[in-house]
Amino acid sequence: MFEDFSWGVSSSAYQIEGGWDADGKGPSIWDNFTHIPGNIKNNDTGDIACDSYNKVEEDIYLLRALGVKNYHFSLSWSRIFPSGRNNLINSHGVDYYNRLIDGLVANNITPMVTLYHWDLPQALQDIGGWENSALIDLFDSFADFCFQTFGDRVKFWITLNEPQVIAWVGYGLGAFPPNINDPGTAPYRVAHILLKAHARVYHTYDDKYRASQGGVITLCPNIEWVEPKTPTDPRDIEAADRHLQFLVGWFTHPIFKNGDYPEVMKWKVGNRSELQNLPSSRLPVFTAEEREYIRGTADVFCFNTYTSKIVTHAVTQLRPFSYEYDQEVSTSVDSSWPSSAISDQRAVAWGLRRLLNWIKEEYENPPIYIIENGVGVKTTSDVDDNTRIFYYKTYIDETLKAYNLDNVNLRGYNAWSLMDNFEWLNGYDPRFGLHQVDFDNPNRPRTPKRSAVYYAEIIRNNGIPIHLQLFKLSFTVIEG
Ligand code: GBH
Repeated sequence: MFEDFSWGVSSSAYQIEGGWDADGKGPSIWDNFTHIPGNIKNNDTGDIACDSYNKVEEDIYLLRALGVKNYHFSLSWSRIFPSGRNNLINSHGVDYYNRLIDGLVANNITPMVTLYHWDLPQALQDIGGWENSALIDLFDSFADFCFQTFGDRVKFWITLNEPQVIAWVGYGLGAFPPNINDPGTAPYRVAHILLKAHARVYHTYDDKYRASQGGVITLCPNIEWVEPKTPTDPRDIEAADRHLQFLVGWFTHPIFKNGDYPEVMKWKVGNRSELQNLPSSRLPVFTAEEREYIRGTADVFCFNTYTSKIVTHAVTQLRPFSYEYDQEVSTSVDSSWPSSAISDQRAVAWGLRRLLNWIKEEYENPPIYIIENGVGVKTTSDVDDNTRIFYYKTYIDETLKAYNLDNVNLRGYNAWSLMDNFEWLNGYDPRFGLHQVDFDNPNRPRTPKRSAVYYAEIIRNNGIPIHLQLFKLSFTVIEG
């Protein structure tokens, strides 16, 4: 039991690499966005970040000390194709990833690689980014190059990190670049293209590489568990299900089910479009051929999760955000959480067990990998990070309950993150790392936190050993 379980840690290119214009790398939308004063807390940027571009050996040393079975990271598209296209290949960028991958393999650490974690080459934003269906081919040619170049050693591929964030935060809320604030339509158009791009890349892997390389490929949605506010009210239960369908099913229903969007999305968006006197639904329609092309384009189920929320049914007016959902969402289930720096990411560990069971039921027992899970703590010197230890203890405990008691087909768990890094709009303020990084020191030294020692112990024991279960907590917890 549990022998092949893959314990690991995760990171992403823009958040750790730095070297933003080193050795011929092209600019990405996050390079340009962070360079404009006022966009990021404290005007922080990822220009240097953890300097991982220059610290392959140091990073591998940390991974070895943790004893991880896998390391999940992402590739910077514009480090490999500076202008986003395959007519110019930056060999220095390719060298960097080869050194990293070779180092991992040499140390028996399985590389798990995401092709796109939000850092689109600026040159491709200049032609409309993910609103332009030319991106389907362009993403495919980048992926094709990566399979060809790294696929002899990389056997686990993720196309898109959190497609809902790309579509919604980038094109609906407009909080992330390209900062388009068009909640009613742009996210649906973008998601439509993202799904086709994902499917195209899957088929390329299938047609050209799977036979010789033998890996798996999927995508990685962000999921928060939602609990109905009044569990005895069927309208709240429906609202909670709607939330998961709009958040997750948007991408996974087409891929894991029937090639098409969830019924409730088609119904809600279609209805509202009609009320707006629009000639057709704002939710685009797939042709029968496209549905067939998209259906089944994932070998395993991956997801990221940080928190759980409460949902109640509501008859909504046209509110700016999530207005199709017909519901109110409140940020937290459990107000006992002491100090998560990100106010809408409170820890609710039991939500993860329910979420795992929901995935099992909804998608018929797929093999599941948790790719990101962790907590941001607002402090600069938190080597003694009891809060994070508590988070991992409770979340991993619930993960193991789902595995052992509920027979969820779980294959791996990855902590976010290997080390403190650039936390998007929040700059270097909230820290998610198992290792502390000193961002004031040009050498960016890494120091293991207590949570790193704790997690290493869990990995070594393939679960939470008895002596760690007795870990003394310094604050009281109200169990849900
Ligand atoms: C993950 O997303 C990311 O994949 C990872 O890069 C990041 O470091 C990690 O979270 C920790 O935060 O306030 O309107 O701008 C988790 C899902 C989606 C939650 C975006 C925060 C911000 C919405 N995240 N969301 S907004």
